[in-house]
Amino acid sequence: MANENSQVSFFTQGKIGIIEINYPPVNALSQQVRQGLVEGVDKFNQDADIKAIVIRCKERTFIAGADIKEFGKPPTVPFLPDVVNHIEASEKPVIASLFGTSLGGGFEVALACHYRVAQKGAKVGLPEVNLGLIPGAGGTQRLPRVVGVGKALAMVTQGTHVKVEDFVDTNLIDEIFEIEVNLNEQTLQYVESLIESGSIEVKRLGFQTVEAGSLDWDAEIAKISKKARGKEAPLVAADVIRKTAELPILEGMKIEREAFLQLRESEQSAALRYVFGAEKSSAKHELNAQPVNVESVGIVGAGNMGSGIATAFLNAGYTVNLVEQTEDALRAGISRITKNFESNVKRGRMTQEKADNLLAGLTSSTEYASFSNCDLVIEAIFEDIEVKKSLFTQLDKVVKPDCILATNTSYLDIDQIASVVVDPGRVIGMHFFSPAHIMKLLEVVKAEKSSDIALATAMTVGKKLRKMSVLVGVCFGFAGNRMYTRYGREIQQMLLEGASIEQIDKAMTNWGMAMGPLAVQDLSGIDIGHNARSAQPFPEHDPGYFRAAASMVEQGRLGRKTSKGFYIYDEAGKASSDPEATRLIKSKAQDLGIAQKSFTDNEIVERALLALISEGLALYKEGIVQRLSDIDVIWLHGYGFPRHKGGPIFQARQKDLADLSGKFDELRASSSELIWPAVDLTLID
Ligand code: T1G
Repeated sequence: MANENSQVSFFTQGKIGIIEINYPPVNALSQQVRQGLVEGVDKFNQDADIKAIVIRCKERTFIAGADIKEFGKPPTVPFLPDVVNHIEASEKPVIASLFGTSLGGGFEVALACHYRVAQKGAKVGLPEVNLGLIPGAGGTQRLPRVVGVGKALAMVTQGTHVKVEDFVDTNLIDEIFEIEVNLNEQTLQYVESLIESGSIEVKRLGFQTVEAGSLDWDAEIAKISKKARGKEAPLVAADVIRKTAELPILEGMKIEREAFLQLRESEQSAALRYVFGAEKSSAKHELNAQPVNVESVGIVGAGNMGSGIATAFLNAGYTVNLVEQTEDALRAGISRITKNFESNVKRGRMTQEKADNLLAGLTSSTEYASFSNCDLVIEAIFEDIEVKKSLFTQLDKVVKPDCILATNTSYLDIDQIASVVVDPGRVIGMHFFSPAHIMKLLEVVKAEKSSDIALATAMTVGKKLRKMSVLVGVCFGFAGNRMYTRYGREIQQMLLEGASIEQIDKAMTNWGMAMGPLAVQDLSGIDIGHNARSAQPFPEHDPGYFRAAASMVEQGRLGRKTSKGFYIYDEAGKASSDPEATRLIKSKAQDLGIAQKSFTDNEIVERALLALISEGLALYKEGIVQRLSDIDVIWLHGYGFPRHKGGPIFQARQKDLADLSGKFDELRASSSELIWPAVDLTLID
C-alpha cells in the first residue's frame, strides 16, 4: 500500500490522481520525494477509478533538480533514472504541472511525463553542467526527442533556463496558462477535458525517435569547446548526445548514466558543487538587525565607478540621484550610464522600453542637498582620505538621520572616514569592482563602528543588485585587494627573477584565469596600484616589492591608457610584446642583484596560488572574512578565478597538506618570514 510521506501527498479529484510535492525551498528530488513519486504512480495505477495522474508542487517552483544536499552522500534508492522511467512506463497518463524553474532532475521528471502544462513565464532547463555534471536521468535522451538535437545540444551544454513560451512550436509543452489563473485548477480542468474527450493518451517521449537533422558535429564540438574554456562537462554532454541520438532510450540512458557518475567523481564537479554552496553561504551573516527599506539611492561621483554603480542600481529598479561637482562631469557620467543601457538593448538583454523606464529613475544635481530624501548614499570620488572626510562631513549635514553612508574606497581607512560624522554607525564600505554594473562581487565592509542595521541593509541591497555580497572587515585592501596585492607581488617578483611577461600571463590563462595578471595591470592602469602602495611605507624587507611596476610608471608606461605598459597597444587596442618593457625589468633586476632563473609554467601557477592561499588563510585567521569559502567567492567573482577550480582555498584542499606545508617552508627559507609568514594549514583540513 502506497503511503504518503512528509514531502509528498496524494489526493484524488474525480478521475484524477494527484501527487503533490511539498519540500521547501525548491521541491528538490530528495529520497522521500523520489520514493513518493514511485509510490504515487503505483497507487493510482492500481486504482480503477483513476484515469490520469497529475504531478504538481507547492510553494515557489516545480522540482528544481536533484537535492544538492544529498550530493557527496552515498546514493539512496530509488535512483532518479529508475524513477523517471517508472513514470514514463505508467499505464495511465501522467501530467506535469510546471511553474517557477523546473531544472535538472525536475525537468527530467517532466520529460518522462506524458503531458506537460505550464504557467506562462515558467522556465525549464538542464543546468547540470554548471555543477560539472550532465543530466543523469534521461535528459540527454528525451530532450532531443522533443525539441531536436540542435536545441537540446545548446540547452544541455550551456545549462540555460528557457521560458516555456519558447517551445510553443514543439510537443514539449502541451498548454500554457496565464499567470493570473490558478495553475492547479487550470491543470485539473485541462486533464478533465482530455479525459472527457477520450483523447487522453500515454505519449512516451522516450519511445519516439530523434529527428536525424544535419548537424555539423565537428563545428558544434569546436564551438562548445571554445565556450567551455577548460570545463569538461559540456564536452561530455555533447559526446553523450552525439553517441546516443540513434540508440533506444534504455541503451542511451546507460551511456548517459556512466558519463554522469564519472563526472560526479571529478574534481571539477566537486569544485562547482562547492562553489554553489559557498555562494549561498556568503550571503548569510549573523548581523543582529533587520535591514531597512532602501528605494532612493544617492551616488557621489559620476566617473567610471560612479556611473557603473548608478547603472547597477538603476538596473535593479532603484531610483538614483547622481551628484557631481560640475554640469560637464554630470553630463559625461550620464552619457556613460546611457551607453551602458544602450549596450544592454543592443545585446538583447532588455527592450528599449525597459531601458527607458529604468533610466527614468535617474536624477542628477551638483548639490549635495539633493540627497535629502535618500535612504543610502554611496561615494565614488577621488581616492584621497581628506577629500572623502570633507565629503562625509557635508553629507552628514544634509541626509536623513537614518540614511546610510557608504564609501566605495578600495584601500582607504573607513574608520577615519567615519570619524567625521555624528553617528559613525551609519558609515560602511560598499566596495564595488570595475565595471561596477558587470562585476558581481560586492564587499560590504564592516568598519569599527558600523551598525548591524547599516551592514544588514547593504547585504540585502547587494542581493537585490544580484551581486555576490560578502561581509568583510577593515584592513589594507579589505579581503579581495589585500589578496590581489599579495598575488601581484608574487607575479612581479617572478618577473624580476627571470620569468617573462608573456610566459606569466600565458601560464595563468592556460591554467584558467580569465586574464593574465600583467594584462590586467595594463587594463586597470599600473599607476592605480602603484599610487596606493606609494601611500604606504615601503617594505624594506622586500626590495623587489612591485619594482617592475614602478619601472613602468617611471617611464610613463601606465598600460592601455598610455598605449604601453607591460605590453604595447596599437590603435585598435591589440596587445603585443615590447622588448623595451622586458629590458626595463631586466635592468631593475640587475640593479637589485636578483639572480635570474628559468621557470616552468607550473612553477609560476603554483607560486601565484601559494601566495593567494597564504594571504587567504591569514585573512580568515584575523577575522576579516566570516568563513574560508568567502575567500573563494571573492576570487571567483572579483578577479576571474576559474569557477571550475573552486577558488584558492578549494585548491589548497586538493593538495596533500604535508606537501603544501613543505612548499611554504621552502619559499620562506629562500626569502623571509615577513614575505612568507607561517600559515595555519589546520584551518583547511
Ligand atoms: N537542491 C537543494 N537545495 C536547493 C537546490 C537544489 N537543487 N537549488 C536551490 N536550493 C536552495 C538554495 O540552496 C537556497 O537554500 C534556496 O534553495 C533558494 O535558492 C540527476 C543530478 C532553483 C533557480 O542546478 O539554480 O538535477 O540558502 O537562493 O535565486 O540530472 O537555486 O535558502 O537555505 O538560489 O530563486 C540541477 C540549482 C541539480 C538548480 C532558485 N538543479 N539551483 O534560485 O534562490 S543537478 C540545479 C538554482 C540534477 C539530475 C542532476 C537556483 C534556483 P537556502 P536561491 P533563487
